[in-house]
Amino acid sequence: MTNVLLLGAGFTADERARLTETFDSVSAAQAEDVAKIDASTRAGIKAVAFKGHMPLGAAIMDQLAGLGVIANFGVGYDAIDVTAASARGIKVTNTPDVLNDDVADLAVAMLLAQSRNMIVGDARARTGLWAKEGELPLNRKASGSSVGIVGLGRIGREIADRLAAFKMDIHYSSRSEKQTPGWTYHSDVVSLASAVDFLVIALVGGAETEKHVSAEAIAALGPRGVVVNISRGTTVDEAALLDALESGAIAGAGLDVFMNEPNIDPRFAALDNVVLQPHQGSGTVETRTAMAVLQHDNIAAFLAGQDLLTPVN
Ligand code: 8YV
Repeated sequence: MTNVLLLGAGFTADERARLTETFDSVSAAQAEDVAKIDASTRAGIKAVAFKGHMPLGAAIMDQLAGLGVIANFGVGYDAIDVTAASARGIKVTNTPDVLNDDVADLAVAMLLAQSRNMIVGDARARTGLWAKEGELPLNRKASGSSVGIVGLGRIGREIADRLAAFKMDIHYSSRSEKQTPGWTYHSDVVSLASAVDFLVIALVGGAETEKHVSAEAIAALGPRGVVVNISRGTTVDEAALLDALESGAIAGAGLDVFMNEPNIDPRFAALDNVVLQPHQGSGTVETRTAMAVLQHDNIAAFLAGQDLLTPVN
């Protein structure tokens, strides 16, 4: 009997095959497709394998009377209404840790690409502009500068460890001070931003971190400041960020996450002081495979009545 629903449009063929080869499953690309599944199949669904960032709330849960687990493909589960799930006795799982390295690597890559003007440099080498106009205008030393990590969770710590190897002075803000000898704790993000050159956002998403990096924090970063965001577009006041990038109130940004993905604000495309990535922080073959395995194994554990591997609620 069909007991697993693959929900989301973004599953790759391999990710889909891993699930469909083990489980008797049905698919819905969009939220509105759930209602199109016939009622008796819907009633048999015990697990949702979820991929993507569309809101998954009470309206979908209430169409699946037998649902017991939502297994998210990703560490961030801000798209899922966990309160609504818990109220219905539905478990939620995610895919923590397996993606920490890749997301931290991309944060460092964007920080270096922005400060060393690598996107503009690539175009100069590629288009013949180098022969016409000569060397790239001098850019900005990254090693030995100061960085502020907003949110020193598992990914934030991986970023800080990497940047410490770049001889950077490490500052951070988080809910509480951590055991981090030599690193400087700030209890608020404005104080953090005013102390550093680079501000790297590694917060969780969701309502509680919305616009945590505020217009005031962006202003405090100042004209040499660079924002790097690998968390969620919601964690920064994006309108204030765009204004600051356009006016030169800050120096630049490296961004993997945005509001309204994938239809990002066209103002970003007009800027030459930003490095933009299409939310690909965890997007390596190795890590996406590990995420797919973890999602699969959480569902298998649930259906077998065993403990979940990485429960959220
Ligand atoms: C996405 C992510 O899950 O793990 C997260 O929180 O944002 C990503 O890894 C991935 O892009 C699939 O949607």
